[in-house]
Amino acid sequence: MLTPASPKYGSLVVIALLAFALSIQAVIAVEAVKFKVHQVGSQGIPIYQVRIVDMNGDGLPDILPTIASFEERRLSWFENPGWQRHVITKVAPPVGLWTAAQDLDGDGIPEIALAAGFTPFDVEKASGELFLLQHQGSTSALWQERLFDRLSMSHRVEFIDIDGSGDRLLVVSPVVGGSAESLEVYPGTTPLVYYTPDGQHQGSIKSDIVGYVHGMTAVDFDDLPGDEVLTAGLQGVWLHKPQRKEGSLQWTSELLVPGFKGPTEFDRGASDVRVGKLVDGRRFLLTVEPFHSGHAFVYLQNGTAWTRYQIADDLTYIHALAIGDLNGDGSDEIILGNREDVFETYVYYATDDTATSWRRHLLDDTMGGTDCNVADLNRDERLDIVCGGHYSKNLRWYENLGK
Ligand SMILES: [Ca+2]
Ligand SMILES: [Ca+2]
Ligand SMILES: [Ca+2]
Ligand SMILES: [Ca+2]
Repeated sequence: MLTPASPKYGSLVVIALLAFALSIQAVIAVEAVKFKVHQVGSQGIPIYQVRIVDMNGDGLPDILPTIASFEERRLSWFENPGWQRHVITKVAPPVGLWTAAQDLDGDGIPEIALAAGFTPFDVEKASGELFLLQHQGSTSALWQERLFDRLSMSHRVEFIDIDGSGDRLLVVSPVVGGSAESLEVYPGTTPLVYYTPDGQHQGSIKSDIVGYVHGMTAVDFDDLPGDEVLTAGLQGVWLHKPQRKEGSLQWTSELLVPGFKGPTEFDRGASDVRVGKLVDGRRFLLTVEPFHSGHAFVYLQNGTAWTRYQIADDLTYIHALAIGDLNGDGSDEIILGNREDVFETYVYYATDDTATSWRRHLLDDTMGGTDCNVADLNRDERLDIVCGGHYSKNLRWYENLGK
């Protein structure tokens, strides 16, 4: 029998203390960053997207949110640092859903592409207006808006740079095809198309994607200069690569991961995707699987294969997902927002260098993060977070105060 005085017991105590010390060290290694919450604009506006972009060329990143509302037909931006609101267009169709921003003419002010006319509960009436917006001398007065196409259920737009030379395209991704009766149960094909930056239709990137495509992100994914496009949907995560060959543009598409495999043919795939990096040079995919679910996964690259680790299983409706090195250690952290049911937004830290398990810290329990992004808003060299909530109806930035 062991007694407190026995040497064997003593060695067990030493081992226990050592294990405790190591676990403390592990906790310290992933010590969370502290954030100060700042409201932007007034509470009560249903925010769908938060684009962070310098709208007036003063070097400070501003916030360009979209408002998912049938009543609110304006598009505004909020000026850093006082967050004054500037209305730049009063688009005719309801629900200006998603923007892309890129300075195309080199005057220091971005041109804006806007996908509008989104009616998810009535696909037949989804007008899918696509606009280009350009300032007319003052970035705080109304901008000129030009309708360049209609593509039903247009949901995501992104500018990409094909080869790093500034040769750009605008990619448009509807969430389903125009014949769909619902988003979740749709067996038809969904278009993925591209335009010149001034809105001339160029062609299809992939014409046989089956089912919903909920997420699209533009990212330099390979070792060559220029951007690729990742889409997330019923079939999983696709990588789409553009390449100019003898004057014409060709696209190749590769399925990276199939995502969730549920019991039914529609209980499949990935709702959205982002790409992160670790300090040792490995990349990872962050996904939410399947459509509008509460489950998030990290995929670590293993040669040409991807190994999947679940990092969140107790949320209900993850919509915001973002990535950035918040604590400056060279590895990216993850931000996830639960849009509905419970309004919660979290930051996840890898618990060790393997990045196979992640620990979460609450960022805001009144933010139903529908979209979040990171940027250094106050230029103190710490990445800050911006989140908007569709149902929590708020727009906030979270000032990174360090550890
Ligand atoms: Ca600015
Ligand atoms: Ca411009
Ligand atoms: Ca980090
Ligand atoms: Ca900062």
